[in-house]
Amino acid sequence: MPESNKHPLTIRLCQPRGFCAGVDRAIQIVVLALKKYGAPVYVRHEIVHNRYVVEGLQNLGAVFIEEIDEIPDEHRDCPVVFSAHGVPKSVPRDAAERALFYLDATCPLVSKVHKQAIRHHRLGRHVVLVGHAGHPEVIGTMGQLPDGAVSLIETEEDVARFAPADPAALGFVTQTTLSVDDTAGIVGALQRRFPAIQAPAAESICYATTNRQEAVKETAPGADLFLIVGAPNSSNSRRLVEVAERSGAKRALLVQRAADIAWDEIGPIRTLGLSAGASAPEIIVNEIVEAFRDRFDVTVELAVTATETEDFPVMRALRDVELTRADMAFVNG
Ligand code: 10E
Ligand code: SF4
Repeated sequence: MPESNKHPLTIRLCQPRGFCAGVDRAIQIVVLALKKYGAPVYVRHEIVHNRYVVEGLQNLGAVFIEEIDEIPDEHRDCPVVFSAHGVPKSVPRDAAERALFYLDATCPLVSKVHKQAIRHHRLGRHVVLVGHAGHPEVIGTMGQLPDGAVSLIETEEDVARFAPADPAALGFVTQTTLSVDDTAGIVGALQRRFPAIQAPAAESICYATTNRQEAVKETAPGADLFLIVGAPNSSNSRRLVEVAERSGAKRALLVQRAADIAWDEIGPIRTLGLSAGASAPEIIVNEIVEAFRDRFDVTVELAVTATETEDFPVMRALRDVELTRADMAFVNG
């Protein structure tokens, strides 16, 4: 189709979007470990919830496992990296018992939530964790404390059913990637039912989650379609789809790659919202914009709602290895 025959399409591109400082650090840790120690580098769980990132690291020599007992004895000297989502205390303990060499890529903001949960426990409080059952971050946070010390709350209905032994001795923390609005509702319900419940010293939902949800909220009203780049197992990406739907986008979808877009089902659109979850690489955002340019006469409007300057350094053991732009090109383009 000649350029002039294409229908006009405005893409509202959210900023901030995509990689947060914790994801960037975790990927760097795997890349640097491969450079320093050579392949294989084992990674416990997807380093971040994105297949493209995982496959890119596999191509460099990373081997993904779910549990550290999958590491064969003859590879005990190879490094094993723990994913950005955090691990229960039993994981580094087991690794130390087997004399494995581990590098913990848990995001510092997840570690901060762990510390807050431990603090509540030390002060004699039963810990209420607001989060999604089965998510690795939730498993990691619950695993900071002995069995029975933490109760998981997923919904306001759970709050109504919750019957703690001592309602006067409670403290809460949350998963870092929750819906800001839903969590405010759940925490409000907890505070109404248990007025003595103690909040964490610092907000558990992280800056990246908050900023990405805010950007989508601002951009969604009137959008004919909103696409969030991200994986189905990415909690923060799925929350962005919900935010887009609730904030006035006519439709919102999660997409992993441009090839996943069902073009014949898109219908007539004039305004597209576009953002990416914290684990989704910019190279895929670019791929999707280009796929729309092939079919529409595209104007990109950048919707800037916040400026992020967070940058989390890697651990000391890897700081002597140089990280070049080329090393991260597989995700940043
Ligand atoms: O499923 P999540 O959103 O928790 O993880 P992700 O890998 O998609 O994004 C990074 C977020 C982390 C590591 C949790 N704080
Ligand atoms: Fe850290 Fe937040 Fe990114 Fe999770 S989403 S890795 S808590 S910065």
